[in-house]
Amino acid sequence: MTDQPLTPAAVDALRQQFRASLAAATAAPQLTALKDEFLGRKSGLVTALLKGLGSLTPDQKREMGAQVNALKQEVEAALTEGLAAAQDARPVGAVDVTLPGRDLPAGRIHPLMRVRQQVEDIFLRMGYEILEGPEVEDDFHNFEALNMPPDHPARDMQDTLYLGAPIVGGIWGQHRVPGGPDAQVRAATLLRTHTSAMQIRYMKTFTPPVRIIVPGRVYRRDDLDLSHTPMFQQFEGLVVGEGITLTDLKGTLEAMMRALFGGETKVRLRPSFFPYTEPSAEVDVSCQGCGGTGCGTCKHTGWLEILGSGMVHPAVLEAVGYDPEKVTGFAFGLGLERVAMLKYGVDDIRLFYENDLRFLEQFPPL
Ligand code: 2NL
Repeated sequence: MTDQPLTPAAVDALRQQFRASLAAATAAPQLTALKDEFLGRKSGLVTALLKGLGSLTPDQKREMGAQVNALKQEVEAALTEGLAAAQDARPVGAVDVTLPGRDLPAGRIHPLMRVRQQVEDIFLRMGYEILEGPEVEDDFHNFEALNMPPDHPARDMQDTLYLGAPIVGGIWGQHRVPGGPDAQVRAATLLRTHTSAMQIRYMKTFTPPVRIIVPGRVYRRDDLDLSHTPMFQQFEGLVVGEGITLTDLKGTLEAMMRALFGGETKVRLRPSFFPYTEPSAEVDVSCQGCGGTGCGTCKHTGWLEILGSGMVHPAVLEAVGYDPEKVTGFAFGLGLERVAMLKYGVDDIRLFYENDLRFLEQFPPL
């Protein structure tokens, strides 16, 4: 076509050729192919005619340009109409298997569950059992068995979310249960403030040796800020048996932190206090940001506080019917949010609970 002189006859021949091809084309794919054949940007037949206009005299150009454009418009209109008709003729519900597939958005595991699975895997490999427990607890399992008697400050309504029965001395004082003030306290139901409550249930049911991990939601009366939410996820561990020592605690914590943060991670214990452990220790890991040399993240100390721990208090062992002369144990508790914040460099705990896809999509799919 391109080699023929650009004459009215050549335009007419191409028109006839197009009309014949159009008459033979019925389905959308054939029409699309025609569009390519006649109007394609690089080697379309009509396109070639348009390109040929360049070598004509101005008079010829005016004359032939009008003719070629008329043909172009006819081809365009006929193909647009034909494609629309082919679309309408498609049976309802028919699938055009030539269309590309639609991308489905990939789901991903929540960063807190990712950390929880990692910690669970570490302890499963070390032979621990993993169990959960009720989020609504009673006073005995959440407080009393953990060496926090009825007047202990941790039971303050400032800190604990109570659901049911009244608290001695509170504004609910007129609600009384038989058996005096202590009985009244013990009748309370509450949202557990730590998963230790379930560990008490386990020890009441089974004899040593004990090797358990209890992950789950816990509740505190806290206002929201960068590092507090009224519900967060705790992860507690408990080991009880003959001859368990503080060295076992430190080795276990070291293994956990190295599995979580990498083999170079160092661990140190600082003296602390919890009612249910004696001695008690706060545990630091070498800073993730600087590796221990000092930076903004660790306030130039080289260390980050990660969890609380200690040797199980003899009063706790007695409360569940164990003999503190025969067995000893260690326990620890950490917040999953805190671990995830350090691991992934998140500076606001509330992000974990806002379900903002812009945050969640930054974590790898499964
Ligand atoms: C923290 C500190 C801790 C425990 C939890 C525990 C449990 C039993 C007996 C003794 Cl049954 N102790 N748990 C011990 C020390 C610390 O948690 O700051 N958690 C977020």
